[in-house]
Amino acid sequence: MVNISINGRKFQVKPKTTVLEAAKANGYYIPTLCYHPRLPVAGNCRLCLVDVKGSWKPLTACTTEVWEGMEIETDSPAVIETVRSSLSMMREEHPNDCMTCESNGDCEFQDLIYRYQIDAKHPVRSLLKHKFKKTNHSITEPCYSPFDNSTFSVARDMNKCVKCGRCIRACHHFQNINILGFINRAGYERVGTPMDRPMNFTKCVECGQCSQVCPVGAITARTEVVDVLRHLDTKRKVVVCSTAPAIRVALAEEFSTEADFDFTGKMVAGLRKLGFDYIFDTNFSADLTIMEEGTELIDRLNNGGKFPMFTSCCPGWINMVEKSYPELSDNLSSCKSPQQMIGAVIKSYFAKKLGLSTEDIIHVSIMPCTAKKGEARRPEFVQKGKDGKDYPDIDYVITTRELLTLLKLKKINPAELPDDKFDSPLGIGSSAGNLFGVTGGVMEAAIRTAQVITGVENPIPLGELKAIRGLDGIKAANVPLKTKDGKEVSVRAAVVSGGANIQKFLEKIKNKELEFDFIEMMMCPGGCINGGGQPKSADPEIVAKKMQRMYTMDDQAKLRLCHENPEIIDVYKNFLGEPNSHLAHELLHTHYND
Ligand code: HC1
Ligand code: SF4
Repeated sequence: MVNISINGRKFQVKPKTTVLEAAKANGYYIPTLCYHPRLPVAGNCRLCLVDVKGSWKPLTACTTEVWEGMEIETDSPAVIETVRSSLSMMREEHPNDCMTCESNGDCEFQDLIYRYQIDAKHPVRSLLKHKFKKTNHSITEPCYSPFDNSTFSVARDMNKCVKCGRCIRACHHFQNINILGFINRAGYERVGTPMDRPMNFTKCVECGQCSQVCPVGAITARTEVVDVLRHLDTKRKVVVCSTAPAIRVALAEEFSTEADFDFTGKMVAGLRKLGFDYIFDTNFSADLTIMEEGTELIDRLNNGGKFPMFTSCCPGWINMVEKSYPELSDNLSSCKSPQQMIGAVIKSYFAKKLGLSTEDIIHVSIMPCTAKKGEARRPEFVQKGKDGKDYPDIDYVITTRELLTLLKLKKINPAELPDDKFDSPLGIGSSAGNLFGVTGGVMEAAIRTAQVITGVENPIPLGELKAIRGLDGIKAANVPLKTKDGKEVSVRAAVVSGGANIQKFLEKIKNKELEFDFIEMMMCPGGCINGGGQPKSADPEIVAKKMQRMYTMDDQAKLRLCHENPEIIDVYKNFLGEPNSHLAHELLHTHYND
């Protein structure tokens, strides 16, 4: 152990600990902006300065490791003055539009400005005031637009950028897509895209990981909160919503105590209070996906088809195939994602039940993912209204962060409400469907159902698929299934999450170093629990905690198999016929571009 002191108090910490880690672990506050616990350290914001006895200048706490006898001061006048000067300069370059900013109230820069009381009228800037002048990009670069609304999923307002570089590191470290980088030099440095193109014209997959780590409102989900509020407030149409598996665990982490490990009832209660007329569960359509995708896999095994077969529920992955691996288009399952399946079923089956037409219903999909916004806007995901015009299956997609904004605006704390239930039909989902929210969950759900349906003699016991559980980026298992002539075949299953892992894995598939039959792909590391639309968190363990919550929900559930869902049995009996029927194909399947 290493002996150090912080502000006069003595501590022992492990060797190699950074000053920031040591301070945080012992309850000291050090300001940070570029630091993020899940990203590699950059040390470029210069806010985490500390004075160290014997050092002629303040040191950055995030990059400096402790040494024996180190005497640290976090609040010396020089440190405070330097931090205030840096913040003051940043504030002068920052637009004062907090009141309409997507990140208002959830902004690390706003918190710092408040904490250090940086007054716009009385800037501090005493140390460095002659060195910097305000930049005006439009003079040097007439084509540059700081606003980028070119995708339906992610919006950029680079006026608000504080140049911390977290987005750049997220896009590189998690996804290896490298859309964002520092461009220009000498005071004109800013975050831009290759050739400064709008995001839609790059290989961006719209995963939103950059928006999840942005400390301000420079990169956000492209918000639809105001539109949803208008429909909830005016009630001119029937306003329904459906909620993805990963929403309930995210809200649980935001609101609940350990005791409320399953927050589903409270989430539904909160949505009811927001004013939704009907609340449905995307877990229902995750179960439906398994029926359709499982049948498709077994059909490819029995009758020949393109292998490996890839899952198609993650829109970030679909974007990646379309933009970077078009040759794999035919390997994708033809199933729409659960979001789009429930959208199609609500605007047909459910609308019919209520005697309504497509255009009479506003469907809001609540997702942990920004790319789902783009998926919902695909021109093929529409149905004809009474007037012969096309209407989208999903009208709006809001992220978990946007849902939190809605709850805050309406002053609703779901944790304080009594549990409520989803509406029925389309409100029952199995815990296997719920597992879709974690990496490996789609595969686990599919294996459970496919083994039962094909009549494997010794199916893998529930919860025993350890090889495809956990947060590893690439996982694999051999799964016994039966073909129609009773032969037991071993299906080679793989599960990959995170863009960087996907690229590594596909390289090995291409070189024939690896061979698989069925592959689950999720663009965000860990799956949807870590989607780009999830609440921002400084907890390095947040993804593992959400994953564990999902597994516990599965352990304690009564309905653990997709094909045993009574509403699934009903929808086939009374509406779709059977999996992969003509109507099922029309409503639940699609084809992606190559
Ligand atoms: Fe997902 Fe899915 S699991 S893609 O991660 O297949 O976003 O939660 O809703 O559609 O069900 C996301 C989550 C989600 C779909 C399902
Ligand atoms: Fe990179 Fe994803 Fe952000 Fe696009 S949305 S820039 S791929 S992190």
